[in-house]
Amino acid sequence: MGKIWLISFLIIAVLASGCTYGPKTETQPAAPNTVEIKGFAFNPDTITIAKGTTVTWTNQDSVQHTVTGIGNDIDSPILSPGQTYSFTFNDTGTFEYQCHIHPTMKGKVIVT
Ligand SMILES: [Cu+2]
Repeated sequence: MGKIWLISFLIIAVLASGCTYGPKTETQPAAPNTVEIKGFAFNPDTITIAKGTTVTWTNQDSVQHTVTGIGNDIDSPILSPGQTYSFTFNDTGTFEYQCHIHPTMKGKVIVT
């Protein structure tokens, strides 16, 4: 009986220390409020955010793109490779946008 208790205690001690041992090395998942422009596409093409969130688009392509709202105020300048554009969504709703240079590139921000 005593031996079982000792083993249980050791197992619990190991599990408990495992929770706090060492620095956290997990890599952060991609922030939910960033959009990559890559391969002539917005990735992800639809994101859902809370009202008041700032979304940042980064042009990771080798050509210029824009982030241009369709019937809303999203309106980036021409983004050269590596440039970013940020827009803060202060109203709820669905906000569609496209690349002004390549109108087949489309994306959507859903603000809740
Ligand atoms: Cu484009």
